[in-house]
Amino acid sequence: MNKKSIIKRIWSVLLIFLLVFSLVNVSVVSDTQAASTSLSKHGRLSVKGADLVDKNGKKFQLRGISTHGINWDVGEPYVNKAAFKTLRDKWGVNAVRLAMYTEEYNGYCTGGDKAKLRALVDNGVKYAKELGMYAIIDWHVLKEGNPNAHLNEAKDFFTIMAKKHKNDKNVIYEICNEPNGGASWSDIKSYAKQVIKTIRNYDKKAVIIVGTPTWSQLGSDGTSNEVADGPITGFKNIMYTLHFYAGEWSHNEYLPKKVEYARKKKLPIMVTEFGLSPASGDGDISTGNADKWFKLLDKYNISYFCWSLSNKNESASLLAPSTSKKSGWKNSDLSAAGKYIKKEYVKRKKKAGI
Ligand code: IDC
Repeated sequence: MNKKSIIKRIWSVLLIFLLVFSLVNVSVVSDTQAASTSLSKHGRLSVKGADLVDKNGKKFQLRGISTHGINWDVGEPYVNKAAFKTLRDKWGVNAVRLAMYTEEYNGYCTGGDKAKLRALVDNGVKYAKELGMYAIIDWHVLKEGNPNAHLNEAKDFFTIMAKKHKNDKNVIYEICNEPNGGASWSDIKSYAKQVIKTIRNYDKKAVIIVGTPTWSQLGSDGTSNEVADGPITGFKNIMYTLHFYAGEWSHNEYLPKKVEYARKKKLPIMVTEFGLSPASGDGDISTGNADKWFKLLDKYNISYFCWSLSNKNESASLLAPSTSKKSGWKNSDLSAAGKYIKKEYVKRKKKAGI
């Protein structure tokens, strides 16, 4: 072998080495995406005026998906890392909501396996963190109406969670999904102040979201705005919940005006749950109304989480009832709602950059 061909050989070995090295590197990065996830770029979130902002104080919007109840057989299986990764990589999702019912279907306070449910929440937070996504821990008050019904259990639960997750920058606490029935804003406020204090004993910074009267509609009837008129004082990084279902006439009629009012009053709100269906979770979906809602939410950078990641046979479900896949869904595995949401989220991710 002459000198020239030895040099050639060395060069080709070097090139192969470089190629292999960069391929290995790319695959490592694409799994953890350490340099380019929402979490690595935006870090710890906080509340500035009416806005959710990132670590640099810039407005930031979460494009989220909510699980069905993690205590339900139609919710639990989707708390897995591959599912969240599919949502992140194929749907443009940057946050998940872990909905844990307090009462229905072996809820946390009605016979559910507490340790198992907490482990599911912890795992959900961990998967999200590893994937650079945000995660809401949702104390899913519904059937009981008044969150004070389980005040002590809520305090115990959030004490454990706040101790455990105080250094997890991706965690957001949602302390009462949807107060309803007779729960007034002053009942909810009294509950919220105690639970917020409990969380703040350990976690001084994470965003905490407070549910609002009448299934989180910011007031006790169609036109009342008790929350914007009398928010909780004395704490930082607090936001308030607004929920809507695009297939529900009254939600489309009354709630957009409440969003405008809340913005005028500088009330920080987050849509921790919305659906395309009527409020029952089933029936005709309305993508036309959802289009209008997205315009409004985007105008104010309001974060949103769609209900729900499930194949339960109801129209709010994002997966088709026929699919048993727990991740890696193709378009044919999605419901009509799922196809619409995926398309809209991907579009918005492209616009937002990440
Ligand atoms: C619904 C589920 C449904 C379940 C029911 C239990 O979709 O499968 O049987 O809860 O009560 C909400 C609630 C959310 C509801 C959802 C749709 O936060 O728990 O889920 N919804 O009804 N508020 C408005 C609508």
